[in-house]
Amino acid sequence: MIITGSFNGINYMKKILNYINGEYCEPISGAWIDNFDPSKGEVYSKIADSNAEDIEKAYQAAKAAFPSWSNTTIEKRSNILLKIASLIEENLDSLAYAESLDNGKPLSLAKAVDIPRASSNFRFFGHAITQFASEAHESVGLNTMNFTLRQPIGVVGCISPWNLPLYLFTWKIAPALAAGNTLVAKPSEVTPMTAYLLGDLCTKAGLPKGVLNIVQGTGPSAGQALVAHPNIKAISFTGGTKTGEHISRTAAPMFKKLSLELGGKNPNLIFADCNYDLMLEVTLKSSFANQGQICLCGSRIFVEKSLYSTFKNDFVKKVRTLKVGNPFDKDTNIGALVSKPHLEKVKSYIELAKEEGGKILCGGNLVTVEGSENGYYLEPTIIEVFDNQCRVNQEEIFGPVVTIMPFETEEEALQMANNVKYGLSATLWTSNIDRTMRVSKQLEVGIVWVNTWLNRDLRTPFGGVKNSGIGREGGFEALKFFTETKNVCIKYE
Ligand code: TXE
Repeated sequence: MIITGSFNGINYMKKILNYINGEYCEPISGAWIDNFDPSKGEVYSKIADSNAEDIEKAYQAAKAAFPSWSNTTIEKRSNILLKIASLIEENLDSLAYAESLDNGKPLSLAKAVDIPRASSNFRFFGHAITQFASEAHESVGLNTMNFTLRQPIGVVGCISPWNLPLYLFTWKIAPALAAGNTLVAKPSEVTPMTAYLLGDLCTKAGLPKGVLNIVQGTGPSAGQALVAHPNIKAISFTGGTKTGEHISRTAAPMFKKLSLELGGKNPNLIFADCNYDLMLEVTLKSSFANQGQICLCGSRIFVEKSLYSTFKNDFVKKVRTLKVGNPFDKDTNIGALVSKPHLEKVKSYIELAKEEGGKILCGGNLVTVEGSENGYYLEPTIIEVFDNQCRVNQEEIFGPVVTIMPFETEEEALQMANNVKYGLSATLWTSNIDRTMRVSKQLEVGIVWVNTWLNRDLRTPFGGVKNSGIGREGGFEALKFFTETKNVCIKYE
C-alpha cells in the first residue's frame, strides 16, 4: 500500500523527496528505494535514492546561502529556530503519526518523547545561541589583549540514524544552524519521513533558501558522498560503530572535524541498597523503551548477589506484562522493530545466546500481531548469562534483549562494567553516596545516571568514550563543535 493521503494537514506523498534550496525535488538519477511500514512489513512509500550529484547540488545551495546566514543577527537566527520549534509542536499529532508509521515505535512514545524532544532541540538551541560567549585573555603588563572568536565553519554535514529519527536529526541540525552554518543533512534511509516533513516546516518558519538542505538516500551512496565531499569541513554522525569507523577513515585525510556518537553496551549496576521499586520500574524502561533501540538502553544488567534472585523473579514477572503490538494500539508497550534485517540480526543474537550457554528467562520469540501478520515483532527478552565475555554481553544487539548476571563486590561490578569495548553510558542504582562517587569516577563511559535513566538536561555534554565515539554534543559543547575557534592577539602601545 502506498499512502497518498494526508493526516492533520500534512501530506504523505508516495515519494519522499529531497529538500534542496528551499524546494522539494526529485533525485537527479530518478532512482527510488522502497520505504517500509515495519508494523505491517509493507512498502508504503518511496525514498529518493540520492547520490553524489544530489549532494553536490545541496552543497552548492548551502554554499550560496552561507555568507548571508552566517551574518544574520543572532536574534533573527534565534527567532527562526524558535518558530520551527513552535511549528513542530503545532504539528505534534501528524509528526508523531508519521514517526510511528515509519519506525514502528508506539504512537504514544512518539507523542510523548520523539516529537516534543525535536521541538525542544530547536527551542533549546534557539535560546542557547543568544547566551553563547567567548573568552578574552588580557596579558597584563605586556600591553596585549587576546580575544577568541567562535565563527561558523561553513557548510557542515549531519548524518542521523533510524532509532529516534526526528529527535536525533534535530539534535544535530539545530545547533549547526544556530551557530550560523549552512547544512547538508542526511536522515537514515530506514526512517526518512519526518525529516522530509521538516523541510516544509522550515520553509514556513522563514528559514532562508539553501540554509538547510535535506538529502535522502542510502549510507553508501548519499552518506558516503557527503562525508567524502572535500568542502564540507565538519561531520556530525550518529549511528553504528562500524559506520563511524568507515566515516573516520574517509574524513581523516581531509582533516575534517568529526563528532561521532556510536554504539553502546551500557551496564546497569544494581546494588542491594537501592530504592528497589523505583529501580524495577525504571529498569523496565531502560531495557525495553523504543524496543530497546536506544544507544543509551542498559543492555547488561549486573545485580548484587544478595538481591539477584528477588530481582530476577520480579523483573521477569514485570516484563511478561509488557504488551507487544501494533504501534497505533493504545495499550501497546512494545511496537515493531525497525526493519526486517534488523529483526533478523536481533533474533540471531538470541540464538547465539543459547549456543553460548545463556538461559532465556523470558521472551525470545517472534510475535504475530493480528491484522499485522508480516510486521517485525519480537518478545521482550531477558537472558541470564554466566560470563561477561560472551558475545551477547560484548556486542551491541540494539533490540528488546537484555542480559542479567550477578556480582559479589563493587570491584567485580566495575570490572565487568568496564570490560567491554564500548563506553557510552552507565546506570547505577544505590543509596550510598560514597559508592556513587567511587563508582561514577571509575566507570569508563561518557554519561553516568544514578538512580535514574535517560534523564536529560540539554545543557549537559553528551557522548561516549572508547568505541562509542568521539566528541561531545549538547549545550555549548555542540555550539563549540559547530564553530571554528580563532584567537586574535592585539598588541597596543
Ligand atoms: O546504522 P548505520 P545501521 C547500531 C546498532 C545497529 C547498527 C547498524 O547496533 O544494529 O548500528 O545499524 C548512514 N557514509 N546503531 O546499519 O548504517 C546511514 O545511511 C556515511 C546505533 O542501520 O550506521 C544512516 O543515515 N553515512 C545507533 C546512518 O549512517 C553512512 C543508531 C546510521 O546508519 C554510511 C543506529 C557511510 N558509508 C544504529 N553508511 C546509535 N548510536 O544510536 C551508513 N551511513
